[in-house]
Amino acid sequence: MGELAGDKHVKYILSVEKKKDSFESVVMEHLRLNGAYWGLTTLDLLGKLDTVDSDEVVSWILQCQHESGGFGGNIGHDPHLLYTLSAVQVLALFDKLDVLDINKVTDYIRALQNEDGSFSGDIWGEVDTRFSYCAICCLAILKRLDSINVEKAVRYIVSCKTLDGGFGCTPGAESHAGQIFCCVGALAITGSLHHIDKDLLGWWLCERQVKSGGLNGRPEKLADVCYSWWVLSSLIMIDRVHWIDKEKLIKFILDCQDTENGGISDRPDDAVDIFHTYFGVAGLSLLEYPGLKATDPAYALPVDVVNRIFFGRCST
Ligand code: GRG
Ligand code: ZN
Repeated sequence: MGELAGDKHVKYILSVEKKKDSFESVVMEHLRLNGAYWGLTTLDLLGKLDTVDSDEVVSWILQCQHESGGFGGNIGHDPHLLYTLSAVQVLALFDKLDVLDINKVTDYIRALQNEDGSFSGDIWGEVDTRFSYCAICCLAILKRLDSINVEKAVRYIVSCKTLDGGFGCTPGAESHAGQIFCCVGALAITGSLHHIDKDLLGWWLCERQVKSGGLNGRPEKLADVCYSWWVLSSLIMIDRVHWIDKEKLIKFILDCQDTENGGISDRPDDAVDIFHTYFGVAGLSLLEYPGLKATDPAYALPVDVVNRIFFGRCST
């Protein structure tokens, strides 16, 4: 089996889209705030976050903040919970949460909670359990979970549970591994995992492993490296990760690397991108691949970053 081409992936991340070594310029033009989160978290897991100028990134992130307190995907873009979470996660990576006006960000998120406990992603109102996760993860990092109605938020997520033990994007929607990550993550963060039938959900999740060793997101679908994150993190949170073949999954992820130019693709021989590079490396980290920092499956951040947030600086 091949090995993780860590140095190549670092080079790839720093030079995405043919740009030079300025990560920030790449992010501004093409990848926006989610891209910054994927790229920078990957660098941190590889132990290379110090190759980036943190002041530049932090100043760019602050420029993405809208007067409502939420963050847009880039300077001048409309705010959305998806980007607000990425902004908070990246600031956490750099230990720069103190640059935030926490009340303002909290007010933005709180205003997006609906009467039934669900969250809209932005002022336009689309409701999805992805946004429940974004709101809950963000507020937990900011230590402001008490500013929303957590009980109702949990009740809404539980109402999106399916007969197969998984979760969908809204009540009645089918199970999808991405939504399952969001719901299990939000329930883990709020201490509500007792709402899950772990054996039933664990069974559905481990059935996602196909012959190649990779994981798919729903029955009959193709395996894809990003499900190494969505499925695996969920299995870890419900304590059923031993139900899949870890070695075969490691091989599948390593087979999706571009060992010449760096980067990881969704499946072997496809073109690489920064999203799958992150989920490949984060998946390997969850599988305890040597040389990588450990990742927290609920917060989707390196464990040392999560420890620093909740237990202070000396705990790493
Ligand atoms: C901090 C990791 C992190 C996430 C933030 C945005 C978000 C919260 C979660 C997204 C969860 C989700 C719905 C992921 C699925 C993404 C994906 C690969 C969708 C593709 O779905 P289909 O149906 O593809 O197009 P398949 O694989 O089913 O063929
Ligand atoms: Zn994918």
